[in-house]
Amino acid sequence: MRFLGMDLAHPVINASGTFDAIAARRAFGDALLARFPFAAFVTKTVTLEPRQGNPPPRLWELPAGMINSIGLPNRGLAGFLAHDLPRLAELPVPLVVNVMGFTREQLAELVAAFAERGEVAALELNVSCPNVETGLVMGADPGEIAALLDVLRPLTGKPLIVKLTPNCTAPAEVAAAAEAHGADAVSLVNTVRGMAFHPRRPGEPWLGGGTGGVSGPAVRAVALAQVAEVRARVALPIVGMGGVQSGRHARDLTQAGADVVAVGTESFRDPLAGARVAAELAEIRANSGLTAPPRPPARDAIAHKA
Ligand code: RRO
Repeated sequence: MRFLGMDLAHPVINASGTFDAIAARRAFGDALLARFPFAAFVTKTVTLEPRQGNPPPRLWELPAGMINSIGLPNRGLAGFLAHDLPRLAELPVPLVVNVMGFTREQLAELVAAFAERGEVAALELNVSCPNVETGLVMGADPGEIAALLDVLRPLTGKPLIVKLTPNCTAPAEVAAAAEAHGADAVSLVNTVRGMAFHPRRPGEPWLGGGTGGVSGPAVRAVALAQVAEVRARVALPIVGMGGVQSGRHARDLTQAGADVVAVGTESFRDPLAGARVAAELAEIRANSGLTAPPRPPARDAIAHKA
C-alpha cells in the first residue's frame, strides 16, 4: 500500500519508542533485516540536546499493560545524525523520525535538520510536552498546534505526522487544527497519563518521574474511541495505535478510521508481534472479502451516549 508517499508492504508499523531497532540488530544480526516486523520504522523521540531521561524506576507493570516514565533519553540531534541515522538507514523499510521540542524554535531546528535527508521518509511530531514559553501542552491545544505548524510547514516537503495526546479535552479539535495548518497525517494515541504508588511506602510515587504514560490493552478502548472521534472530524490519514495485540485489534482500529496501525507495548513481549499482527489482519481481511479499510463510521454512530 502507499501511505504518505511511502511504499508499505502491509499496514502495520511500530509505535515510537517501543522497538529499539539498533539493539535488535545487534541481538539478531541480519536476520532482523530479513524478517523485519514493521512496514515502516518510527524512531524513538529525538530532541535537540542529549537527554539522560528520568531517574529510575521508569516502569510499572499493570494488570493490562504498563506505565512508563522514560523521560526522552536520547543522544540529541547531533548524536542521532552521527550514530543512529546511518544504522537506521540500513533497515529494509521507510524511516519516520519522531522529534520533540520544548519550544517551536527547537522543533523548527529539528525539522529543518531532517528536511533534506534522503534517509528520512517522514517526520512525526511528538507534541505531548509543554511549550516552555506558553506553558500549554502543544498537542492539547488547537491554537498551539496551528501556530506550530505555521512555523514547521514551510521548512520541509516531507510528510508531517502529528502525534496526538489523549490527555486533552478534544483531540479532534487538535486534529482539525493540524489538518487546517498543513499536517499530512495524525497518529494517536500516545500514552494516557497515570501513576502508581510504591507497594511498601504508601503515598510515595513509584515512578522516578512521579507520573507516567499508560499503554497496552488498558488503553485499547480509549484509542478506539479517539480514533473514531478524530476520523469523524478530519479527512487526514490516521495512524491508529493503543493496545494492539492481534489482527482483530488492528482491524477494529481500521474500522474506527485508521489507515495504518501501530503496535507498541506488545513488541516488548514479542519482538515479532508486528509481523504477526500484520499476518492476522491480512487473514481477517481475506476471509471477510475486505481489501481496504471500510468507510469511517458516520458521525452519529460515535456521538457520545452519556
Ligand atoms: O520518553 C517517554 O517517557 C515517553 C514519551 Br517522549 C512519549 O511520547 N510517550 C511515552 O509514553 N513516554
